[in-house]
Amino acid sequence: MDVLMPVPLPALVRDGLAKTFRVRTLWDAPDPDALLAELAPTLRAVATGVSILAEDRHFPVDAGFLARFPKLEIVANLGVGYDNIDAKAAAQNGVVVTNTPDVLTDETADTAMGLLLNAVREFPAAERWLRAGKWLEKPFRLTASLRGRTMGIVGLGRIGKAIAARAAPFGIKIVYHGRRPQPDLAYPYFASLIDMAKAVDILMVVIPGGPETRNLIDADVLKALGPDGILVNIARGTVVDEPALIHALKTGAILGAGLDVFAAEPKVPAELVALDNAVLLPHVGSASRHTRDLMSQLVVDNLEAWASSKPPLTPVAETPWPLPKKTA
Ligand code: 8YV
Repeated sequence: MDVLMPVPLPALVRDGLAKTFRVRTLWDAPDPDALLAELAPTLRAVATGVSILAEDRHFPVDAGFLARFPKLEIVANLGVGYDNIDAKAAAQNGVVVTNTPDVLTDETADTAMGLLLNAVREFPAAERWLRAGKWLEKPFRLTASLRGRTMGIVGLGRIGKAIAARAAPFGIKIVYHGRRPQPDLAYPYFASLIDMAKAVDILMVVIPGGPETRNLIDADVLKALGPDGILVNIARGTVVDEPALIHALKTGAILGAGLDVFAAEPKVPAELVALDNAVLLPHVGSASRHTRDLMSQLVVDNLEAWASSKPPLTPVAETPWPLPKKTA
């Protein structure tokens, strides 16, 4: 059976799938359009992920794509976020979408804490200071501190909770904002994002990307966060209004930012790169060998389970298993 791989995925995924499937890679196909045309009438499975290629090579699995593949049954995504896939359209087409939750929770929460510490204490700038030989002239400047801070988590899901569990021993107070309160949790809930931003001095963004959260963190939210505020984003670049963030960092409307994700990855605005109060990482939240191997194996396991008529292991909320049978 064929599985289409539109974007490059780790060798573990390719080699793992090759035991059961014929892996058809699109990005290096001599004639990608011809490959899609060949597969369109019969293709049942896709393995994809957030592309590591340049923006013009991103491959959204959208309604148009789904309409082109009438026999499609499963799209397995490498990554917990699946804003590269229109999961609602998939549900309407009887296509199950799987992602890679849980296995990356701890790694991503570690990254969030690393970004927070680096942004507040300016460790990257301090390191640049040392490497440039400036320590010989004078000590590095005193920085802000984590002491006495309150963190507002935007999206208290699995990763948000793992961040909260790490932040608590640092003495950081935790509050959260999301679509609804979680009554089993002791953390105070804010129904209004602006009200929460006013009440905290760390805003931790862990909410899924996609049209519903586009530019959720805008100029007003950043203003509410205030001049001592630190923004950390490990979710998706699209959740933050990037020009508004650059303006807030430049004018001191907020103190600093720690960013693992950007609006048009892998392109990062030169203005952001030039700012000393922004700590910037190239989307490495889950990017340890250990965790990426677990994620890769989960993609393979989802597709293999489905291929042997078992339930996929980690279907996303929009496409719970079993899906209604396709009529066409
Ligand atoms: C990416 C991520 O999936 O899981 C997510 O949502 O953002 C990352 O782990 C990673 O870039 C793999 O392509």
